[in-house]
Amino acid sequence: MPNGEQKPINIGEEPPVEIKAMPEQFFFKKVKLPKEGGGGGGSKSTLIIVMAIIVVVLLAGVAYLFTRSLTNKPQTTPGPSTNVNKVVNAPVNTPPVNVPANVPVNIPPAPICGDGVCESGENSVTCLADCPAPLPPPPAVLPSSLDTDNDGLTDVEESLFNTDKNNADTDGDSYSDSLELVNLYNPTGVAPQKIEETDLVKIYSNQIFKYSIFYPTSWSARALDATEREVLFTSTTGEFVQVIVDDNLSRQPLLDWYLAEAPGAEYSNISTKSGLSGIQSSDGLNVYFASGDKIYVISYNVGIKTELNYKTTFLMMVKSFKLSL
Ligand SMILES: [Ca+2]
Ligand SMILES: [Ca+2]
Ligand SMILES: [Ca+2]
Repeated sequence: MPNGEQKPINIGEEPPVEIKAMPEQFFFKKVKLPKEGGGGGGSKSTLIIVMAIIVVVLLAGVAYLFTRSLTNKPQTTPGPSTNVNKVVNAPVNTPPVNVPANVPVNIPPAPICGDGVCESGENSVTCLADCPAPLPPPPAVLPSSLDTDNDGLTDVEESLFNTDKNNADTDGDSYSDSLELVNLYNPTGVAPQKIEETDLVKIYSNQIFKYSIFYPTSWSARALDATEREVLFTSTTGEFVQVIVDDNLSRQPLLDWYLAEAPGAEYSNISTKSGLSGIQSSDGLNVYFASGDKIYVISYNVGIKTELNYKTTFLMMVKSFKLSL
Protein backbone atom coordinates (compact mmCIF):
# COMPACT_ATOMS: atom_id res chain seq x y z
CA MET A 1 0.00 0.00 0.00
CA PRO A 2 1.35 3.37 -0.88
CA ASN A 3 2.76 5.31 1.98
CA GLY A 4 0.56 8.03 3.47
CA GLU A 5 -2.73 6.72 2.16
CA GLN A 6 -5.47 5.58 4.48
CA LYS A 7 -8.42 3.69 3.44
CA PRO A 8 -11.66 3.68 5.48
CA ILE A 9 -12.49 0.38 6.99
CA ASN A 10 -15.99 -0.79 6.33
CA ILE A 11 -17.69 -3.45 8.40
CA GLY A 12 -18.39 -6.56 6.42
CA GLU A 13 -15.76 -6.07 3.96
CA GLU A 14 -12.83 -8.42 3.90
CA PRO A 15 -9.39 -6.80 4.18
CA PRO A 16 -7.53 -9.61 2.30
CA VAL A 17 -8.77 -8.01 -0.92
CA GLU A 18 -6.63 -5.09 -0.24
CA ILE A 19 -3.68 -7.36 0.66
CA LYS A 20 -3.85 -9.02 -2.71
CA ALA A 21 -3.81 -5.59 -4.28
CA MET A 22 -0.45 -4.93 -2.66
CA PRO A 23 2.21 -4.07 -5.24
CA GLU A 24 4.50 -6.77 -6.26
CA GLN A 25 7.62 -5.10 -5.01
CA PHE A 26 6.31 -5.37 -1.53
CA PHE A 27 5.33 -8.94 -1.98
CA PHE A 28 8.74 -9.75 -3.26
CA LYS A 29 10.32 -7.87 -0.40
CA LYS A 30 8.26 -9.80 2.04
CA VAL A 31 9.27 -13.10 0.59
CA LYS A 32 12.84 -12.25 1.28
CA LEU A 33 12.15 -11.92 4.97
CA PRO A 34 12.32 -15.26 6.71
CA LYS A 35 10.31 -14.05 9.78
CA GLU A 36 6.87 -14.89 8.44
CA GLY A 37 5.67 -18.36 9.31
CA GLY A 38 3.84 -18.78 6.01
CA GLY A 39 6.85 -17.57 4.13
CA GLY A 40 8.95 -20.81 4.79
CA GLY A 41 8.09 -22.24 1.39
CA GLY A 42 9.47 -19.10 -0.34
CA SER A 43 12.74 -19.25 1.50
CA LYS A 44 13.13 -22.90 0.60
CA SER A 45 12.62 -22.16 -3.02
CA THR A 46 15.09 -19.37 -2.77
CA LEU A 47 17.54 -21.69 -1.09
CA ILE A 48 16.98 -24.22 -3.84
CA ILE A 49 17.51 -21.54 -6.41
CA VAL A 50 20.66 -20.43 -4.66
CA MET A 51 21.82 -24.00 -4.39
CA ALA A 52 21.03 -24.54 -8.03
CA ILE A 53 22.92 -21.44 -8.92
CA ILE A 54 25.87 -22.65 -6.86
CA VAL A 55 25.66 -26.04 -8.49
CA VAL A 56 25.43 -24.42 -11.85
CA VAL A 57 28.39 -22.22 -11.03
CA LEU A 58 30.36 -25.20 -9.77
CA LEU A 59 29.45 -27.21 -12.82
CA ALA A 60 30.40 -24.27 -14.97
CA GLY A 61 33.69 -24.05 -13.12
CA VAL A 62 34.32 -27.73 -13.49
CA ALA A 63 33.37 -27.54 -17.12
CA TYR A 64 35.69 -24.60 -17.56
CA LEU A 65 38.57 -26.38 -15.91
CA PHE A 66 37.87 -29.49 -17.89
CA THR A 67 37.68 -27.53 -21.12
CA ARG A 68 40.87 -25.74 -20.24
CA SER A 69 42.64 -28.98 -19.49
CA LEU A 70 41.52 -30.24 -22.85
CA THR A 71 42.64 -27.11 -24.62
CA ASN A 72 46.01 -27.24 -22.82
CA LYS A 73 46.75 -30.73 -24.02
CA PRO A 74 46.78 -29.82 -27.70
CA GLN A 75 48.96 -26.85 -26.88
CA THR A 76 51.67 -29.14 -25.56
CA THR A 77 51.37 -31.63 -28.37
CA PRO A 78 52.77 -29.41 -31.17
CA GLY A 79 56.24 -29.60 -29.61
CA PRO A 80 56.29 -33.30 -29.10
CA SER A 81 54.35 -33.80 -32.31
CA THR A 82 57.58 -33.35 -34.24
CA ASN A 83 59.08 -35.98 -32.02
CA VAL A 84 56.18 -38.18 -32.79
CA ASN A 85 57.01 -37.87 -36.46
CA LYS A 86 60.61 -38.71 -35.75
CA VAL A 87 59.62 -41.74 -33.82
CA VAL A 88 57.38 -42.76 -36.64
CA ASN A 89 60.08 -42.20 -39.23
CA ALA A 90 62.73 -44.09 -37.34
CA PRO A 91 61.22 -47.50 -37.87
CA VAL A 92 60.55 -46.60 -41.50
CA ASN A 93 64.22 -45.94 -42.17
CA THR A 94 65.42 -49.11 -40.56
CA PRO A 95 64.47 -52.17 -42.55
CA PRO A 96 64.60 -54.78 -39.86
CA VAL A 97 62.16 -56.90 -41.75
CA ASN A 98 64.51 -57.65 -44.67
CA VAL A 99 67.60 -58.35 -42.57
CA PRO A 100 66.49 -61.65 -41.14
CA ALA A 101 65.39 -62.78 -44.58
CA ASN A 102 68.81 -62.01 -46.17
CA VAL A 103 71.04 -63.27 -43.38
CA PRO A 104 70.81 -66.95 -44.19
CA VAL A 105 71.44 -66.24 -47.91
CA ASN A 106 74.63 -64.20 -47.32
CA ILE A 107 76.36 -66.57 -44.93
CA PRO A 108 79.55 -67.66 -46.78
CA PRO A 109 80.44 -71.29 -46.75
CA ALA A 110 82.99 -72.34 -44.17
CA PRO A 111 86.54 -72.53 -45.56
CA ILE A 112 87.86 -76.01 -46.21
CA CYS A 113 91.47 -76.58 -45.21
CA GLY A 114 93.23 -78.77 -47.74
CA ASP A 115 91.32 -77.75 -50.87
CA GLY A 116 94.35 -75.90 -52.22
CA VAL A 117 92.70 -72.49 -51.99
CA CYS A 118 93.60 -69.94 -49.35
CA GLU A 119 90.07 -68.79 -48.54
CA SER A 120 88.80 -65.97 -46.45
CA GLY A 121 89.17 -66.91 -42.81
CA GLU A 122 92.25 -69.06 -43.46
CA ASN A 123 95.88 -68.11 -43.00
CA SER A 124 99.26 -69.77 -42.72
CA VAL A 125 98.64 -70.36 -39.00
CA THR A 126 95.18 -71.95 -39.22
CA CYS A 127 95.78 -73.78 -42.53
CA LEU A 128 99.39 -73.96 -43.67
CA ALA A 129 98.45 -76.47 -46.39
CA ASP A 130 96.41 -73.84 -48.28
CA CYS A 131 98.07 -70.63 -47.12
CA PRO A 132 101.88 -70.67 -47.34
CA ALA A 133 103.72 -68.58 -44.82
CA PRO A 134 104.62 -65.16 -46.21
CA LEU A 135 108.23 -64.67 -47.14
CA PRO A 136 110.14 -62.27 -44.96
CA PRO A 137 110.80 -58.96 -46.70
CA PRO A 138 114.31 -58.85 -48.15
CA PRO A 139 116.71 -56.42 -46.55
CA ALA A 140 117.34 -53.17 -48.37
CA VAL A 141 120.90 -54.17 -49.22
CA LEU A 142 121.61 -57.87 -49.38
CA PRO A 143 124.94 -59.07 -48.04
CA SER A 144 127.38 -60.97 -50.22
CA SER A 145 127.93 -64.66 -49.67
CA LEU A 146 131.09 -66.11 -48.18
CA ASP A 147 134.35 -64.50 -49.28
CA THR A 148 137.07 -66.55 -47.61
CA ASP A 149 140.11 -64.50 -48.63
CA ASN A 150 138.19 -61.22 -48.44
CA ASP A 151 139.35 -60.07 -51.87
CA GLY A 152 135.91 -58.95 -53.08
CA LEU A 153 135.16 -62.14 -54.97
CA THR A 154 132.87 -64.58 -53.23
CA ASP A 155 133.93 -68.18 -53.07
CA VAL A 156 131.30 -68.87 -55.74
CA GLU A 157 132.90 -66.29 -58.01
CA GLU A 158 136.40 -67.58 -57.29
CA SER A 159 135.24 -70.92 -58.65
CA LEU A 160 133.57 -69.20 -61.61
CA PHE A 161 136.79 -67.44 -62.68
CA ASN A 162 139.29 -70.13 -61.68
CA THR A 163 140.92 -67.99 -58.99
CA ASP A 164 142.12 -69.06 -55.56
CA LYS A 165 139.49 -68.51 -52.88
CA ASN A 166 142.22 -68.55 -50.26
CA ASN A 167 144.45 -66.02 -52.02
CA ALA A 168 143.33 -62.45 -52.57
CA ASP A 169 145.87 -61.99 -55.35
CA THR A 170 145.93 -65.24 -57.22
CA ASP A 171 148.52 -64.23 -59.83
CA GLY A 172 150.67 -62.22 -57.42
CA ASP A 173 150.74 -59.05 -59.53
CA SER A 174 149.74 -56.84 -56.58
CA TYR A 175 146.25 -56.36 -57.93
CA SER A 176 143.50 -58.23 -56.09
CA ASP A 177 141.37 -60.74 -57.91
CA SER A 178 138.25 -58.53 -57.82
CA LEU A 179 140.11 -55.39 -58.89
CA GLU A 180 141.46 -57.13 -61.94
CA LEU A 181 138.04 -58.53 -62.77
CA VAL A 182 136.06 -55.27 -62.63
CA ASN A 183 138.74 -53.64 -64.77
CA LEU A 184 138.34 -56.46 -67.26
CA TYR A 185 141.73 -57.99 -66.66
CA ASN A 186 142.50 -61.66 -66.25
CA PRO A 187 142.88 -62.35 -62.49
CA THR A 188 144.60 -65.68 -62.99
CA GLY A 189 147.73 -64.13 -64.39
CA VAL A 190 147.88 -66.44 -67.33
CA ALA A 191 148.35 -64.62 -70.63
CA PRO A 192 146.50 -62.97 -72.29
CA GLN A 193 145.82 -60.23 -69.75
CA LYS A 194 142.51 -58.95 -71.13
CA ILE A 195 139.68 -61.03 -69.82
CA GLU A 196 137.71 -60.99 -73.09
CA GLU A 197 140.66 -62.77 -74.66
CA THR A 198 140.36 -65.66 -72.19
CA ASP A 199 137.81 -68.40 -71.97
CA LEU A 200 136.51 -66.95 -68.66
CA VAL A 201 133.89 -64.76 -70.37
CA LYS A 202 131.84 -64.57 -73.52
CA ILE A 203 130.56 -61.46 -75.31
CA TYR A 204 126.89 -60.97 -76.09
CA SER A 205 126.20 -58.54 -78.94
CA ASN A 206 122.72 -57.12 -79.46
CA GLN A 207 122.44 -56.17 -83.12
CA ILE A 208 119.04 -54.46 -82.75
CA PHE A 209 119.81 -52.17 -79.85
CA LYS A 210 123.50 -51.94 -80.65
CA TYR A 211 125.28 -52.90 -77.49
CA SER A 212 127.65 -55.60 -76.25
CA ILE A 213 128.29 -57.02 -72.78
CA PHE A 214 130.53 -59.68 -71.21
CA TYR A 215 129.14 -62.58 -69.24
CA PRO A 216 130.69 -65.66 -67.52
CA THR A 217 131.29 -68.53 -69.92
CA SER A 218 129.28 -71.00 -67.85
CA TRP A 219 126.21 -68.74 -67.88
CA SER A 220 123.48 -68.81 -70.53
CA ALA A 221 122.46 -65.77 -72.57
CA ARG A 222 118.94 -65.64 -74.00
CA ALA A 223 116.71 -62.95 -75.47
CA LEU A 224 113.09 -63.23 -74.35
CA ASP A 225 111.85 -62.70 -77.90
CA ALA A 226 112.95 -61.72 -81.36
CA THR A 227 112.92 -58.03 -80.49
CA GLU A 228 115.88 -58.62 -78.14
CA ARG A 229 114.63 -55.78 -76.00
CA GLU A 230 115.05 -57.98 -72.96
CA VAL A 231 117.98 -60.36 -72.52
CA LEU A 232 118.70 -62.67 -69.58
CA PHE A 233 122.12 -63.89 -68.47
CA THR A 234 121.41 -66.75 -66.09
CA SER A 235 123.84 -68.32 -63.62
CA THR A 236 123.96 -71.95 -62.53
CA THR A 237 122.48 -70.94 -59.17
CA GLY A 238 119.40 -69.33 -60.70
CA GLU A 239 120.46 -65.74 -60.17
CA PHE A 240 120.52 -63.75 -63.38
CA VAL A 241 121.51 -60.44 -64.86
CA GLN A 242 119.01 -58.74 -67.13
CA VAL A 243 119.46 -56.06 -69.78
CA ILE A 244 116.29 -54.20 -70.73
CA VAL A 245 115.99 -51.37 -73.24
CA ASP A 246 113.36 -48.72 -72.49
CA ASP A 247 112.19 -45.93 -74.76
CA ASN A 248 113.08 -42.36 -73.91
CA LEU A 249 111.32 -40.64 -76.78
CA SER A 250 111.47 -37.21 -75.14
CA ARG A 251 115.21 -37.77 -74.70
CA GLN A 252 115.20 -36.76 -71.06
CA PRO A 253 118.59 -36.51 -69.42
CA LEU A 254 119.33 -39.77 -67.61
CA LEU A 255 119.03 -38.32 -64.12
CA ASP A 256 115.69 -36.66 -64.90
CA TRP A 257 114.40 -39.92 -66.31
CA TYR A 258 115.64 -41.85 -63.28
CA LEU A 259 114.08 -39.50 -60.73
CA ALA A 260 110.83 -39.50 -62.68
CA GLU A 261 110.79 -43.29 -62.46
CA ALA A 262 111.87 -43.40 -58.81
CA PRO A 263 111.17 -40.01 -57.17
CA GLY A 264 113.51 -39.30 -54.32
CA ALA A 265 115.56 -42.46 -54.87
CA GLU A 266 119.22 -42.37 -53.93
CA TYR A 267 121.83 -43.17 -56.53
CA SER A 268 125.51 -42.97 -57.35
CA ASN A 269 127.41 -42.34 -60.54
CA ILE A 270 129.16 -45.10 -62.40
CA SER A 271 131.08 -45.35 -65.66
CA THR A 272 132.02 -48.17 -67.95
CA LYS A 273 135.46 -49.16 -69.13
CA SER A 274 134.64 -47.52 -72.44
CA GLY A 275 133.76 -44.23 -70.72
CA LEU A 276 129.95 -44.41 -70.77
CA SER A 277 128.48 -42.62 -67.73
CA GLY A 278 125.48 -43.99 -65.91
CA ILE A 279 123.56 -44.09 -62.64
CA GLN A 280 123.61 -46.89 -60.09
CA SER A 281 120.81 -47.45 -57.57
CA SER A 282 121.69 -47.28 -53.89
CA ASP A 283 121.46 -51.06 -53.42
CA GLY A 284 123.95 -51.50 -56.30
CA LEU A 285 121.67 -53.92 -58.18
CA ASN A 286 120.47 -51.62 -60.99
CA VAL A 287 122.49 -49.53 -63.41
CA TYR A 288 121.10 -47.16 -66.04
CA PHE A 289 122.62 -45.72 -69.20
CA ALA A 290 121.08 -43.34 -71.70
CA SER A 291 121.71 -42.97 -75.40
CA GLY A 292 119.55 -41.18 -77.93
CA ASP A 293 115.92 -42.11 -77.31
CA LYS A 294 116.80 -45.24 -75.34
CA ILE A 295 117.48 -46.12 -71.72
CA TYR A 296 119.55 -49.23 -71.01
CA VAL A 297 118.84 -50.90 -67.70
CA ILE A 298 121.15 -53.61 -66.35
CA SER A 299 119.78 -55.39 -63.29
CA TYR A 300 121.02 -58.11 -60.97
CA ASN A 301 118.11 -60.32 -59.94
CA VAL A 302 118.80 -62.56 -56.95
CA GLY A 303 115.45 -64.36 -57.04
CA ILE A 304 114.60 -65.83 -53.67
CA LYS A 305 118.17 -65.76 -52.39
CA THR A 306 118.97 -63.66 -49.38
CA GLU A 307 122.64 -63.09 -50.15
CA LEU A 308 124.57 -62.12 -53.24
CA ASN A 309 126.88 -64.58 -54.96
CA TYR A 310 127.76 -62.49 -58.00
CA LYS A 311 127.94 -58.85 -57.01
CA THR A 312 131.47 -58.40 -58.44
CA THR A 313 130.55 -60.40 -61.52
CA PHE A 314 127.59 -58.06 -62.03
CA LEU A 315 129.94 -55.10 -61.70
CA MET A 316 132.29 -56.69 -64.24
CA MET A 317 129.41 -57.04 -66.70
CA VAL A 318 128.35 -53.41 -66.17
CA LYS A 319 131.92 -52.23 -66.72
CA SER A 320 132.05 -54.21 -69.96
CA PHE A 321 128.80 -52.73 -71.31
CA LYS A 322 129.52 -50.92 -74.56
CA LEU A 323 127.34 -49.14 -77.07
CA SER A 324 128.20 -49.86 -80.69
CA LEU A 325 126.14 -47.22 -82.52
CA1 LIG B 1 137.55 -64.18 -52.51
CA1 LIG C 1 141.01 -64.89 -54.48
CA1 LIG D 1 146.14 -60.23 -59.22
